[in-house]
Formats: sequence, structure tokens, C-alpha cells
Amino acid sequence: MFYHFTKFRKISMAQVSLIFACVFTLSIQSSQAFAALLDGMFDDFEETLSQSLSKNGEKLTVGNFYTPERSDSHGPIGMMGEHTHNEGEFMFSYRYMQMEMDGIRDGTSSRSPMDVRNQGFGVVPTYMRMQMHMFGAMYGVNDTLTLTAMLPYIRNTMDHVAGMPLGAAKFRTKTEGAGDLKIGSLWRLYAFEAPSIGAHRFHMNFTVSLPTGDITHKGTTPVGVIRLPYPMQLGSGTVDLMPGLTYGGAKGNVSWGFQTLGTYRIARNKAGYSKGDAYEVGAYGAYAWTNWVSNSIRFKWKQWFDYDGEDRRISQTLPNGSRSVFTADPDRRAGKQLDIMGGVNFLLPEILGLEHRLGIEGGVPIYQNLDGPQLETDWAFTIGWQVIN
Ligand SMILES: [Cu+2]
Repeated sequence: MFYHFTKFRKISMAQVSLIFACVFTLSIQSSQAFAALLDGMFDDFEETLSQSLSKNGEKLTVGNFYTPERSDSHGPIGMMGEHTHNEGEFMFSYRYMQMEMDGIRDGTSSRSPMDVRNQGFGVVPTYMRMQMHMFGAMYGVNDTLTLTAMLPYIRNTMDHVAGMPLGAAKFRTKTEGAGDLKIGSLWRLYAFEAPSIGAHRFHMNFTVSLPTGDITHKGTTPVGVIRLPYPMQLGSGTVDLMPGLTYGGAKGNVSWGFQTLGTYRIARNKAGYSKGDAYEVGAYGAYAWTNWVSNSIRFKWKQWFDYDGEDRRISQTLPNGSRSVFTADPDRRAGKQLDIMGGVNFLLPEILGLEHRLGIEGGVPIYQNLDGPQLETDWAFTIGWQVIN
């Protein structure tokens, strides 16, 4: 079945760009009709709710997506596409993200480098650091549709032990460059609010990831200069679809949200594989101490699957194929993970009529189950700056 899809890999970047230009042009033109369609969908729900609210002398407001300027009117900075913009609003953002992976895990238990050597792997990765500079833009086309774009610049570092006895040789590999460009759209679906029930807003996410990140990076290893294993590459090499659904609520000093996002690879890449599909489900709560500072706590469940196919330039340049290092094995990539994260958002004073926001969020996994051996995640954080007109 997958072979039908592999034909898509022959689509060139120019064709992909043309398709998306058309999709977005159509999207913008149909967004008004889409908004009208949604208006009719919740009639019964609205009637029941507004009847019960009117007993308390309250009025139900439907379709108001305008958020007050508050530190927590954006979600935690580690989330993407969790807020929408009103017509004509521009936002530019910069995020720095870092993730540390120290030690090895198989399933839910730790493994020593020696355990991994005894499984037949000659070279054992022991540590990886991912650093990412993420540049983003958002634009409110109208009060239904927000367009987004994100481009990461990535730096990966991985340490390994090898040799006899194990550790007699150590080496580090590095890769650096642009990652995959993500072009997205956020569609406001439905909003309702009343004083006693707070505000509730729903939107749909639809992002397309384009293969701008290099997947052929080489590095120096004890067996020579070779194409580096999968986690060191900077992109997926495929056009990936990322649909999602986001909900945000607020009442008084408290706000909360829910988001689910999927990643579907529609074809194998030119190197002969596709990364695994993935999905995540997350929820957060935030408390605004004042208008300009809020704290948040977030939980995120993520699952991702093994690769389909393989890059022969990765597996076959190694002495025992993919068995010489687990990061080169396309069947040892899957995992699931539950993260807990704490964050802080600041709404800063306006400068030249521009709204400034600063957010910091950091977290650790509280559950990790890897189709290993694989490097395990220890912690990650994001610090970001947002400027809105
Ligand atoms: Cu924004």
C-alpha cells in the first residue's frame, strides 16, 4: 500500500510550492463561507445553554475570539499554534529551544553502554544535545483564518564511546543548519462565553512541513567520513501534514487549554525512508498573578513510530550495517513519552505601539518508553520572544 505513496517523492519543490500557493489562495477565499457554515452547527447547544444562563440573568456571547491583552492570553511558549490572531495582526517570534539526552534506555529501563555493547553494537551513543533557533511569523488574514510560518535553525551534538575495552575510543559528531520550513493555517471554529462559565474558544490547526532541512549531513567517525545516523539529520526529507485541534478557556485569573497535533509523512524521502508518524495530546493550566505575569503547568503525551524504509547510505557504510550503532536502525526509533512542564509568561510594556511578550518553559519526562536502545530525554526548555502589531 505504501508503494503508491512513494510515487509522491518525485514531486519537485517547485511543484509543491505551486500547490500550496493555490491551496492558500483558495483557503483565504473560502474562509468566509466556512465561518458561515460553522455558525449553524451549534444552534441546539447554544439554545440550551443560553436558556440556563438567562435564569441567572446572564447573556451568552457566541463567536467572540478577541482575547484581552494578558500574559496568559498566549499559551506556554513551548506550544505552537495555540492562539489565533485577529484580522490584520502580525506577530514575529523567536524561540531558543534546547533538549538534553543523557544515558540510554530500552523500554522504560536504563541501559549502560556495556549493556548495549553486549547486544552487539560496536559504537554506543551516550549523550545528545539539540539546540534550536526557531523563527516564526503569524498573520491574521481575517477573523477566521491565521497564517503561520516557522523556520528552525538546528545544531546537534552527539557523543559516543567505542573501542576495546569499551570507552578506549570516544568521539563527537556535530551537525548544523536550517531545519524543515513549516507553513500553517489556523481556523477559528467556535467561541462562546458568559460571566459564570468563562470563555471557550476552539480552532483547527493545519500545517505543512516542507523538506528544507538537509538529510545527507556527514561527519567524521572512527570508520571514516560517513553520512550520520538519523537523529543527527536536520529534516524529515518528506512533505509532512500536521493537522490539529486546539481549545482554550479562560475565567477570571485562570486559563487553560488543550491541543492535539498529528504528523503524517505522505511519502518516503529521496534517501529511501520516511520518519515515523507521530501524534501528541497536551493540556495546560495557567494562573495570571497580574495582567503582566502568569505561570503555567502543562502535560504532554507524545507517541511516535518507527521509520518506514531505510537510508542505505547510513546503514551500509557501517561495518555491521545498522547493528553497529542503534541510531542508524530505522526499527529503533519509536517511543512514547509523557512530559510535565512549568512555564512563565510576561506581557511587557508596549514599545512604539508594539506588544512584547517573553515566555520561558522547561520540563522533564515523567514517563518514557523507547523502542530501544535509544538515548533518553532528560530535560528541555524553551525561551521565546513575541512581538505583535
Ligand atoms: Cu501569534
